[in-house]
Formats: sequence, C-alpha cells, structure tokens
Amino acid sequence: MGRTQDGGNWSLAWTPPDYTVDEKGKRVGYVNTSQPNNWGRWGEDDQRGTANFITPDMVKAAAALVRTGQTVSCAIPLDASGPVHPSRPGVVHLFGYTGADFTVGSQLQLIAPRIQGADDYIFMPLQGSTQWDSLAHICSDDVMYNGYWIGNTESGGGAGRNSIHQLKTSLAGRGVLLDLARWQGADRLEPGVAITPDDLDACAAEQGVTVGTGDILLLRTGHVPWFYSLADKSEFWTAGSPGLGRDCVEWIHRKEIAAVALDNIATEVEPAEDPSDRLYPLHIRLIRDLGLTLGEVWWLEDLAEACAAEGRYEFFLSAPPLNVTNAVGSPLNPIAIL
Ligand code: UVW
Repeated sequence: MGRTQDGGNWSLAWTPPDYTVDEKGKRVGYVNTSQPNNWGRWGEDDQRGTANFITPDMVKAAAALVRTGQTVSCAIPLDASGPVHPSRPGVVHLFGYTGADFTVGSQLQLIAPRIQGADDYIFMPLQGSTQWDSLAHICSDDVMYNGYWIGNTESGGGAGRNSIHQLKTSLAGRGVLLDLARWQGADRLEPGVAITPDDLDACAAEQGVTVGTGDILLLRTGHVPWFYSLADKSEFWTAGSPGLGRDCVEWIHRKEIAAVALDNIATEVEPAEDPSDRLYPLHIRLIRDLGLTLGEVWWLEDLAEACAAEGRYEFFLSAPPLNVTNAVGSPLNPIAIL
C-alpha cells in the first residue's frame, strides 16, 4: 500500500487501500493485536485516552497538595533559541507595530491619536517548543488511537479525530517528578541511556513518592539543559538522547499514568534499543496503542530544585493544552504549584 522505494528511487506506482472507513471515521475490521493497548477501554467513541484516568475527585485531591503556593514553570523560553525537532522549522516572532513606530510617527496615530502600543505574531510548529503530542500525532497501519483512520487528519480540516483540543479541560491534577539525573548523581543522563522500570521504581523509592492512577508523570533527564549549554549544537542532534526504554510501556500501562512528559526531544531513547525497530517504536506503543499524551521539551530544572528544597516530589500540575481546534499538538506553559 502507498508508494514504495525501489532501488533508492521513489516509485510513482500506487495501489489504493483495500479497506473501508465507517461513519465514525474508523478503519473497518482493523484489530489492534499489540499489547498492551487501551482501545475501547473508555468506549468506542473515546478520543482522550489515558487522560480519562484523571477524575474530578483526583483533581480535588491534587489541589490539597498545594502547601506553599510556590509556582514553577516547566516551559523553555518560547523563542528562536530553543531545540526544535529537525523535522520542523524554528519559532519566528514578528511585530506588527511597536512602541518605536509611535515615536517616529506611526500611521496608526491618524486613526487613534492618543493611544500607543505594540502587537506581535508567532509562527511556529505546534510541536516546536515545550509541547504535548496529541493522540492524532502517531499512526501505524493507517490507524490512530482507538481505531480511527489516519485520513481523519487532512490539510483542509485538520485532525478530525483525537485532536489536542479534546483535552482542553484536562491535564491538570497530581504531578509527580522523578529526578532521574539527580538520582544517578549526574547533571544529566547520557544520550542513548534507556530508562527502565527498575530505574523509575528505585528513583521513586529514594524520593519517597509513589506513582499511580491518574498521575501526570514528569521525568528529568537533563537533556534539554545540555542543549542550552552547548556552544556548537551539532553534537546534540547527532548524539542521540536518553529516554524511555521499551519496558516502560508495560509499567506506564500498569501504573495507569495519565500523561508523561520529559525534558528531551522525543520522549523515548534514541537510538532505539533494537536497531531493527521502526523509527520511534515507543511513539506507536504509547500514543497509538495506549492513548497516552506525550510531553516533550519540558524544562524541569527549576522544578527539580524546588522539589529538592522542599523534599517532596508531588504537586498540583496545571498543564492543559491550548484550545487549538483539530490540532496534532500544542505548545504550553505547564505550571507546578507546590
Ligand atoms: C516526531 O515524532 C517527529 O516528533 P515528536 O518528538 O514531537 O514526537
């Protein structure tokens, strides 16, 4: 199906898919044999995946974790200096009119003689900064989370299924930080280090925190800070990345985690543990199979400091996506409240 590469050349030949799509936008007859998976767990029409683990009672309980009222941002600066995945262009910030324009005589003053000000625009990939990846981001076998056909996302209307705006009232609740770099006694985990379930359990035990149903789990590797520390960034893009190893999929599923966010580029370890694996094998298992919303390029240095100072690694986390209609991802400014 689809176009093929033949001897290094793209073939123009194409065979139309041999399946049909139903009124709900699902590929008819497709059965997900991957394990574990959450398809159907929250109903045939679900588009929210593991975010469903966060119930109103859990949000109330998480609010009780606010003790000092200290607020900590988990976002990198939203500007052209940040690490953006090589498949995407960087952030462009432009100004429509500025205070300086008024000092030299802006034509706007002809319309409104007394008022002055400034206005600006950002052009950026929605996954070009601290971000959530929606459940429309990754597909396999032409199918996304809960059996929806890949073609529900199209350039005219956007992500007609599993869009990030489905979570506009979610992703606020109990946040837990596992500071893996500190637990290892290092500034950062080395590129290529695959985080294991044993690492997660041991780090949580040392920090005296439990991880469970409905938690938004933040994992500090120190990788994004390494980017900012490098004068020549080329090493960052060729070295690979620390990240989740494949055995974490079952752990995340068993713990009923609502969402996972890391301070790396793509959540999972790079290169993949098994070189024969498809590109980003965990993206398929986590986003498509579990329906897990993934956070990438988070800034966890300040939160790590605050948690270490307080000696507690749980807090209220407010991290809803922007309400971008039919979108595959969203930038955000997550706030941990201690
Ligand atoms: C890709 O999958 C290309 O990017 P991300 O790391 O945002 O998931």
